[in-house]
Amino acid sequence: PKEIFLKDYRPLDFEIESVDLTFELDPSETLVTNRMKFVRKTDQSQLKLDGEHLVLVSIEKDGKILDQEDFYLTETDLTLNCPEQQFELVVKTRINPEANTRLEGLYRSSGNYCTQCEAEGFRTITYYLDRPDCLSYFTTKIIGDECENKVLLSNGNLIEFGELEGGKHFAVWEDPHKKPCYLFALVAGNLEVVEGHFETKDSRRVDLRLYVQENNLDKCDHAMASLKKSMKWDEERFGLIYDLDVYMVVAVDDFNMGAMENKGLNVFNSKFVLAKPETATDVDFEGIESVIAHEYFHNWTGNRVTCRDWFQLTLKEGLTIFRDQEFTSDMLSPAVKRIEDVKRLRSFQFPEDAGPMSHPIQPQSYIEMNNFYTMTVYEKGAEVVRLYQTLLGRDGFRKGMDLYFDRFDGQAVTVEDFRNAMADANQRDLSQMHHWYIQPGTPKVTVTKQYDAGNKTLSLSFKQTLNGKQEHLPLLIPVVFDVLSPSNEAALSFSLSEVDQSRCSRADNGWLFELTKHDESLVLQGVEEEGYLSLFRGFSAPILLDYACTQDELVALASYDSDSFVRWESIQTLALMNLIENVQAVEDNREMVLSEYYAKALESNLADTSLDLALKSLAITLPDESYLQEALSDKGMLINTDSILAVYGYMKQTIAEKFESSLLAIYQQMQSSEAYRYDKDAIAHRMLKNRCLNYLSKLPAQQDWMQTQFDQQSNMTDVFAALEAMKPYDSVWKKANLADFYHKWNHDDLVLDKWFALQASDQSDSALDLVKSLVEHADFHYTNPNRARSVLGVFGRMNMKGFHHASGEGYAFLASEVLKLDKINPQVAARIVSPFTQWKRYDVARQEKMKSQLTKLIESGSLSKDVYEIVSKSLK
Ligand code: BAL
Ligand code: ZN
Repeated sequence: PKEIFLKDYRPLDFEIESVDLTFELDPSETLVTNRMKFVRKTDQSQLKLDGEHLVLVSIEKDGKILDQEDFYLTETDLTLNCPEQQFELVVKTRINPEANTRLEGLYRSSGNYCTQCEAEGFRTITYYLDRPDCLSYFTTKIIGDECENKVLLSNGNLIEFGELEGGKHFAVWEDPHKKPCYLFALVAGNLEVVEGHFETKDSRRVDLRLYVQENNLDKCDHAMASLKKSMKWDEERFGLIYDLDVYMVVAVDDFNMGAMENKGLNVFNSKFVLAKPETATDVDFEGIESVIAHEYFHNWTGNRVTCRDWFQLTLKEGLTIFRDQEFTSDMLSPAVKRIEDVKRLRSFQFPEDAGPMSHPIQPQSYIEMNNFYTMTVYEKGAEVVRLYQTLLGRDGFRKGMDLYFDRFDGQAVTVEDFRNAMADANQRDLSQMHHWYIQPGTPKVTVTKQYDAGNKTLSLSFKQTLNGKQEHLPLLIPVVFDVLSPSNEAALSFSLSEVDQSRCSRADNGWLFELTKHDESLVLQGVEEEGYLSLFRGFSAPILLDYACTQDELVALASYDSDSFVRWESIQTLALMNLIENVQAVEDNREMVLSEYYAKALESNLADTSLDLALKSLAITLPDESYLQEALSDKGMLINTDSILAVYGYMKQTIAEKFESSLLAIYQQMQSSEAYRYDKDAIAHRMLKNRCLNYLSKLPAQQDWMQTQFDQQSNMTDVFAALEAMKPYDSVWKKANLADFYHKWNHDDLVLDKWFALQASDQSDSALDLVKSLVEHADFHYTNPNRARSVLGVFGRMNMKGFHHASGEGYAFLASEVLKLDKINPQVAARIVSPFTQWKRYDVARQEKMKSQLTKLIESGSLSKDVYEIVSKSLK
């Protein structure tokens, strides 16, 4: 397959002024008529249109039907000579939505038609210049059978509709905003609508419509409320107002991504729309609120200002993730949101950046663009956007955003354009920020301190490395820090020389030092005692911190640092040190221990009655397994998953035993008989309660709580937490509960996905057999991405016991499933294969077994380019 490079970008030779589409819908033979008005912009007269999986019916230029010899057709494009300055092409294609299991372009889901065009799905609908810098005005006529397609939707405003002969009807939609074709959408079918409205800051009424299947009408309240909150928030925080009279969201069951921001007509994976307390957990509710917000925010960051090419994807995705993070932070708890985002980044993005698919947030090349909708482009991209806000302050960031929209509204631009807007609006030189965009890998910052009691100076030295070396272009790293007194918990005062004042200034949550070189130091003067360093407050940069902190210092920070992130981070560091010690103990055949320092930090957090409940829950949670794996790899240790499982088993058990009475007391205090509410306090109560339940479930004397909580059936958060706690047990009662759950919910696909996922992540001794039985289950369908992900995705990512089974059977199973899935839906298969990319991290025996499955995949000779790219890069 061909690799595409950023350096090869060339502006368009032709522009398309307007696109007039007509769809004559038919499940297996939809006819698409595409009338395009072209203007030639350069001397180049050869026009090459993208098109795949199409049957070309006819092409007409300026009213004349073209013959075979007038154009050149391949499997991926159609080329014709167009010396005219302006001309009109009418291209007719036939497509088969029903047979489209790739779920790109136009396809059917639960009997309805829907589209997914990002990144390159439009070319499977019609021949077109399928690239994001080709902006055009779209008008779309949809003709369909009236009984089967009550609703006919596309982007923009409905300008005409009516009856036709033969039981058909039609609708015409006109989008007044120029857009790239990746934002095109069409939906048709028998859907019901939930309506609401929003009054904009400039007093316009916007109709809000959620389209769902009839049986889901009772699950839309939360999504509607989330949409209204998002619209209001964007007006208040960024002054951004919605620009059409109608905003539509359609929930579909079969969807490759979470959702899609098509102009005025978002298409959503139903997982991110439908919820009621009986069916959805707090995590689901939060996911809906943030994805609804994310897609809405794209209307400005993505749609009004879009990307010049797909290498700029982080321009819209990093920025929009940052915006949705800020929104959730304002809706719920800023401290909790920040910690959860950092956990996600470390557990998923850091390993990606340390593996064979590592790429900068602005990738320099790709084989299949769909493989670059990654944690790096999205989440690290958002961290890089956050750096601007940390450096410029909220007001400075807002000024930059305002200038960005003033300059680029209606255009397709680059990450440099965004940076220049930030720089110019704040009269700052931010050119060094470019280095974050073009270099892969997670930077490491090593900090050392030296206190001179005689001179009362505290010298801090900073060293940045990337991928273990100092050969990189140095990054601009904002270090937010403070120095705390060991004696009274307060921040110590100090002064700075005049030179240092230009590099270090007061910030909202401490001091902001701008590290710009490979090695740099800072001298704090007039420091009365050797303080404790509170570093990278709020996780002020996406780096790995290397700071030889004493365990006493960590216990102190874990108990009272006023920065919630550093407080949590300190206890995590103590836990991580303890976990690593125990991994070494298992491998050396020594006894494992619960470190006294970690125990002390746990104790003070458990006892702290003033601590936010959600933060308390996060404080007493062990670091994720993937974070431990990351830390072991960073130390150059190979991973033996059996040791990791033994260590987590021991740690959870020991913590539960040592803190049984506090855990039980908290668990009981957190009980509530109130009806489910989705708000910060109620979520925090459930979160802490269920964390305690998880520990208590390890103790024979406390195991009944799981069953009691399951039997109460209060809400899905609590029911699912009880089932999660039962996961390690190979018991009759666990099976009976799972069977009950299945019988109660097998009519609800989203709940059934949970049932599948729970078993795919089973940690009992029968984990491997269980997952094999799941793909044989009558409710398992390879064609449904949510179902495939909830079994195969969960198994590869979250089932250490089954996937990494020493026999290698878990690897063989997943690889053979990837091959099956790849024939059906390459995009989803490429996600499912990704756990194999980490093969070099494991012990030699596992490495060989994982590698041999990757080799078998390549040797199959029939991989899609999606899976091929990931497997071939992994084997390099
Ligand atoms: N643009 C693809 C889906 C999303 O990031 O919103
Ligand atoms: Zn997005």
